[in-house]
Amino acid sequence: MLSLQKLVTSLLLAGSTLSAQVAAKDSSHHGDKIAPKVFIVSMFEPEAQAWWNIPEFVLLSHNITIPGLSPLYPDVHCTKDYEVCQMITGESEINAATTVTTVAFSPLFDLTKTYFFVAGIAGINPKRATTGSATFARYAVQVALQYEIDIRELSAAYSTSYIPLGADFPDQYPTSIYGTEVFEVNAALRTIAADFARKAKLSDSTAAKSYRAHYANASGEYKAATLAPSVVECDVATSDVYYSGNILGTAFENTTKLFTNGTGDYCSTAQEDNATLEVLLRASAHKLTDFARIIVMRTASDFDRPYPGVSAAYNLLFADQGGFEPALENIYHAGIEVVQGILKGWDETFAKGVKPTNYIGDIFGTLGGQPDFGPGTSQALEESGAFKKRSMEGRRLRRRG
Ligand SMILES: *[C@@H]1O[C@H](CO)[C@@H](O)[C@H](O)[C@H]1NC(C)=O
Ligand SMILES: *[C@@H]1O[C@H](CO)[C@@H](O)[C@H](O)[C@H]1NC(C)=O
Ligand SMILES: *[C@@H]1O[C@H](CO)[C@@H](O)[C@H](O)[C@H]1NC(C)=O
Ligand SMILES: *[C@@H]1O[C@H](CO)[C@@H](O)[C@H](O)[C@H]1NC(C)=O
Ligand SMILES: *[C@H]1O[C@H](CO)[C@@H](O)[C@H](O)[C@H]1NC(C)=O
Repeated sequence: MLSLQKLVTSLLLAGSTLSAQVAAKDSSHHGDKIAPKVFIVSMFEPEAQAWWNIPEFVLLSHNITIPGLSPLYPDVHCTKDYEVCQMITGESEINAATTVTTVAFSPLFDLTKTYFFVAGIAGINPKRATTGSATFARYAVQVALQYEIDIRELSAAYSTSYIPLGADFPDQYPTSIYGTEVFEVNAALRTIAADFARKAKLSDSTAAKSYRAHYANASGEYKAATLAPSVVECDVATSDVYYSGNILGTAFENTTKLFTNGTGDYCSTAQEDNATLEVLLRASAHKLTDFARIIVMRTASDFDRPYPGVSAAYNLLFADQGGFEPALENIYHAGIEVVQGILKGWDETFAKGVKPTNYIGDIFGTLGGQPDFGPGTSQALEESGAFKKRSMEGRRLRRRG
């Protein structure tokens, strides 16, 4: 087999781009670049392994070392024909941003038609779904991008320790804008992907079944938690802090609603997606990737808050929720339907793309259009501090970094 890894290493040393040696004539090469149809984004080894040793394709056919990838996961993996590739970012926002940047701006790839498929596990809001479910997001919200004061130092006027940047109280829209608070992806593509995933038979476990049964106890509010795993369209929160419990769960539900002007529907919580999306936004702004070709799927491994009668600490630290294994298995069961759906429908639908009917992008309108959340493009830019000359009157500047 052609050793692409060796070739790439020598090309990098020579400061050259990928040569005609790997430039086969198939559709997964454009010119001399690798042009995968689907790029799977995994965050850590168990999520990555869900795609290995499967009958549909062999992702470990090519291991391509690229400087800038995680020291734990130094290779991008691709199938023999380069139609499907996988990167493993490492966990949390910094790792996700750095790895995706390395790939998105690498001269080895042509990613202009590539579908980025974020496929990881996540915490789940028992109001919206249960463990083992596969969720597909439209909004990704960086919920902890806020001030935080320990609740013990706050008065009774505060329901949570998080306060939006530039605001005085938790329920006020932030007035200091960083630009990564909210990302919105292609809702039409999300629906297609979720419909593909609905063909899957999802895994479950005995432990997950008995744990979720406890949620039946609560006034019907957690009915979704008690049902069998399913495919749900609802949004993902990103936070480096692995938060848990009723108060933070509710606080970040509120933050999601606030940041998305009421449209966002918080159901899953993970540590990377906004970072990944920020990179793809920057790459898309330079036409290196297409922001309309992103799917964010999170399968639910654990509840983000306890059932009534037990503590938050018990739910997070001590209970056997039983969702980890089925969540990993369902990355494959739900995810393979999405990947196969895109490959099979390539010529008819996916090569030309699925036109978004919703706004896609960030709070600044970087990719064009008017965001359906946030204060509007010019106000957001002003509140970002991007303009040197601006009136600071009536506006306190509290900012670090
Ligand atoms: C790629 O790396 C994996 C281990 O991460 C290994 O199992 C596989 O054999 C490698 N593939 C090639 C073509 O060397
Ligand atoms: C979330 O918002 C509701 C409605 O405004 C409010 O009653 C509740 O205290 C908030 N929860 C937290 C934890 O901030
Ligand atoms: C139901 O809730 C009550 C009060 O919140 C609690 O004492 C009880 O243990 C719960 N039962 C189950 C089966 O979780
Ligand atoms: C979102 O809500 C904020 C705060 O209420 C408001 O200033 C802004 O105009 C709203 N944006 C949109 C697009 O509705
Ligand atoms: C992540 O992006 C989503 C939209 O894609 C947005 O709703 C969410 O606020 C962002 N969260 C973080 C922590 O960046």
